[in-house]
Amino acid sequence: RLILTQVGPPQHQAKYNLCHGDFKFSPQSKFQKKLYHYGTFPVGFQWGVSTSAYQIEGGWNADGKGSSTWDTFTHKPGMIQNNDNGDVACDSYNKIEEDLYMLRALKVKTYRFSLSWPRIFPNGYRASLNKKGVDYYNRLIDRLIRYNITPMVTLHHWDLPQALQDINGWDNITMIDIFNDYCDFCYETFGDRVKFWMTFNQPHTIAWVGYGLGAFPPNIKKPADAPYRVAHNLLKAHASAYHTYDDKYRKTQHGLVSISLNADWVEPLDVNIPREVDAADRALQFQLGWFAHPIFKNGDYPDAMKWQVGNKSELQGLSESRLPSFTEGEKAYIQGTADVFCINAYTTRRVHHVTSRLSPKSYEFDQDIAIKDVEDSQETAVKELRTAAWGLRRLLNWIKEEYGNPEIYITENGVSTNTATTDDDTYRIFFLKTYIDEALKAHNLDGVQLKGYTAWSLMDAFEWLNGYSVGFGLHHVDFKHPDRPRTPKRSAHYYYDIIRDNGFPLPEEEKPLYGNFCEGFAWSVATASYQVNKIFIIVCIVGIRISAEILTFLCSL
Ligand code: GBH
Repeated sequence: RLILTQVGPPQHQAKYNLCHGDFKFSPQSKFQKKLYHYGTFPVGFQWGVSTSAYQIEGGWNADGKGSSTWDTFTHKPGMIQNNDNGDVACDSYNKIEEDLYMLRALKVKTYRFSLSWPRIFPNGYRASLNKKGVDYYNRLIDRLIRYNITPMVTLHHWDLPQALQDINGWDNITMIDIFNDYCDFCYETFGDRVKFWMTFNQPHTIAWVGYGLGAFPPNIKKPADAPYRVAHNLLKAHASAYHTYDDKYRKTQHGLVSISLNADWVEPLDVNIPREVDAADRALQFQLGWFAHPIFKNGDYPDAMKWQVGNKSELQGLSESRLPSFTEGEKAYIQGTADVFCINAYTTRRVHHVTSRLSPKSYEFDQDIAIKDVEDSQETAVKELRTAAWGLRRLLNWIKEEYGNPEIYITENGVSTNTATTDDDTYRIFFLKTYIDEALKAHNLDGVQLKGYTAWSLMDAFEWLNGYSVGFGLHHVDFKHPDRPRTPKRSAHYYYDIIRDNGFPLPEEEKPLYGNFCEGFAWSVATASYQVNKIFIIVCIVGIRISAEILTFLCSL
């Protein structure tokens, strides 16, 4: 009973109910979900757009850049739709001015992009420093500053130097120091101008899709334990990069450091059954809590994870839990290592409780949940990313309740359309209008401290396994044309309006109107003889007689 005694069963916490189902949003939540909320964000709200290095830069081997795991992966035939790859992508490596033109036209306040680690350190280590790669980011950052656009920089968005994968990538604990040294270099080199850092984009995706499902590089399918080990290393790597900023740079550079976590909102099968609410909560703990609980709460994994994985491991006859544990020192080191909460949100699903099989061992089955589509959501060009705007408000509320009302930035939120859709993307307009409105409700009605919204994405780009078949862009990119021309879609114009208005102020024609008509305005009543019945005529005659008498009386005075 080694493992089970490590932790008691997670307590059902009533506060969770607040955000799930109809509790918080009652009594007419189904109706409220549909209500449109007019209002604006406070002055200074950080509107932006987002991209990532591998998805837009191209120049995959230009000027001494090293290979990344994504270069290796996409160069193998049969891996990506149409055998697309990021060799040229949007050619942003050669198109800083074109990208800037779009950013300036949108009038965004922030631009979130990522640094390609192998462009800076081709083999992952400082000794391999590639000056031309550094020059590229210096040029980009300088141009942004010049136009008053705040750079929000992700240090690592999945394109790991291949040389580091060759030593086992994130499954090797020496990566903690190697990553820290890379971050140290970036703070030192760009930190005079970059004041907003995110260490990782979606560590959940790295750990689970990379090392569990094996769908993304390094394509390792070890769902039983590799994701847990990798996440453990990623958390330590994040914490050490945070402390390096604290120790060496914060005092002079005055920036902030965080990490972009992804979460799909889940709605329980039935909000009246506690077991189902628990199952939904567990799903959130396994996805978001896996990283957010250690960083934003107590330096340790959520109880639900410790209990589930410990329990299953024991039943599977293992002598210790497949979920590694932190020492007290490590917990203290990880706790509190983010200055703000950065969240990437796309979709909403429905979850229900199941008792999963014990074999094969997997992070997936450890959760005892089944996931399906939620009604009241819409299909998109990417099947697993259905849209349901109302889920965003609930997710933001859950984060507020669970992590003690942190300052939140939405660092990714967007929708795909088929790339055959060039400019007429009404669906994306609907998406922005409804999702941002739910974010506004969370801010204005629920007291969520939302500080910024970053739309994914500035332009169509290499969409990982989907290649160039779908696009999330506010701008269309013609990937068949050697110049990769960029064209604003209608949604770019619409997003510009939202930024200009700082949200959705009540339109003039909807505002209540008080005032007077002009002098001499002709007030009257109308009747038609046919519609005037007898009683009405009698009333009128009596009325006229009375008024006539009053009039006569008044005149006689
Ligand atoms: C974002 O992740 C990424 O951060 C961004 O780079 C990307 O462009 C955007 O999605 C749109 O795709 O098919 O089983 O391998 C959002 C969360 C996690 C959703 C990984 C897709 C792939 C699962 N994503 N997931 S699988």
